[in-house]
Amino acid sequence: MKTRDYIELENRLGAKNYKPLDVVLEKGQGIWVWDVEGNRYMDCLAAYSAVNQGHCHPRIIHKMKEQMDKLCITSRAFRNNQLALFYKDVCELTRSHRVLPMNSGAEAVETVIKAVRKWGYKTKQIPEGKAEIIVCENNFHGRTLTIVGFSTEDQYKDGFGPFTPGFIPIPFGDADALEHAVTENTVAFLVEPIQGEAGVIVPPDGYLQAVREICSRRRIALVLDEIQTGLGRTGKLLAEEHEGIEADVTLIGKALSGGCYPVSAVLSNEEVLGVFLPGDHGSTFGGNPLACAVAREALKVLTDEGMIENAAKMGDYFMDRLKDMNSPHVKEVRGKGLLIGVELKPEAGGARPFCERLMKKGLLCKETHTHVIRFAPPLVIQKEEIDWAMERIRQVLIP
Ligand code: IF1
Repeated sequence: MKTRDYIELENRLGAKNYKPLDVVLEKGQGIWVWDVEGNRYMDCLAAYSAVNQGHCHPRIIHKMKEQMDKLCITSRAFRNNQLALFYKDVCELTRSHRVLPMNSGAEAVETVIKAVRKWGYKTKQIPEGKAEIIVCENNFHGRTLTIVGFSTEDQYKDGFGPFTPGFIPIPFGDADALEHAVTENTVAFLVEPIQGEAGVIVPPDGYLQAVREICSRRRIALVLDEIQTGLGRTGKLLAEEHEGIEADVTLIGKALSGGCYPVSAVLSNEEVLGVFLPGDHGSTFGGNPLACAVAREALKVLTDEGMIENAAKMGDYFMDRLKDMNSPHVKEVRGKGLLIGVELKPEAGGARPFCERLMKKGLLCKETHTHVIRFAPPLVIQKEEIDWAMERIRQVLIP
């Protein structure tokens, strides 16, 4: 079968909720992927940061195969050895006190919504049914009904109501707006350290410190969604470290398994996850030994192989080279580490055609909204490979 046959099949049989680039991939290694016709591409999206460690990392794959031969799932009705060890590794690495493992990012977000609500009712005597969670405009936290219900993007909600109440949106990057939005019923502030889907929006310096201070003073839980920004992507293990703060609860997912398996986790201080009692929450697959073994190895690989430092260094280099290009199409280059957005001027005609041209030159990336090209390669990318990418990017960005 050729590329067009796969595309025809997929278009005929699949739900139409995606508009992927017309490349059909079958193999990957590190930053490179190959299509069904054997063409090679540099992956500058890294599955939206799920594959920070690079495709099919040998150590992660090896550990996964080893664990599969031993034990895959027990359910949480019984204990498993990998779960306890996963807790230990992840708590040591992130200085967390309690962990709740789930599968997808959206599930981690749903989990934290339940946890902070219960925590608020228990500790703040909020009247039943009145808990409020403050969120940001242009947020992206996933696709479940509760989550899309507090999206401010019309398309994400259109036709899907009614929604879960109790969410108050405020502008992103504006700490004063948080101060003003807090009421006696507020339980938490949920925010991405950098808004990914919104177009790689970096908040002003000092924003996280300011919201940390407000949350502490007003006794509300600061919840950082680091599902995309975490695990090295921005040049630190967690993006919160850029401002030297600690969230009360941090959500991680995506690269927690190196892209080999769906694994997410809620990392919490003692208090917030401390409110759950047996029966309050769960998941058949959450915390299974295969997921835990894979996640432990994916975290070790990230630190052992210096990927976080590499992301910081290569991110600066990537961004500098993009800025030096001085393309007349480009309005702004922004980001942190290897999470980079290139916003095109409106008259450039949208980011999608640029991504299609880059694909033809062997570089895969994706537009976000209309005018932003996102570059987020695996964190193992090297200088020469960025130079290779820059040649192609230059060919499409310089008329
Ligand atoms: C898709 C975007 C990225 C996330 C943050 C939670 C989740 C995500 C900050 C949910 C997921 C996704 C989902 C994926 C595309 C991707 C994406 F463009 F849609 F916004 F990365 F930027 N919090 N992000 O970014 O995690 O349940 O998907 O595991 O195709 O929808 P999930």
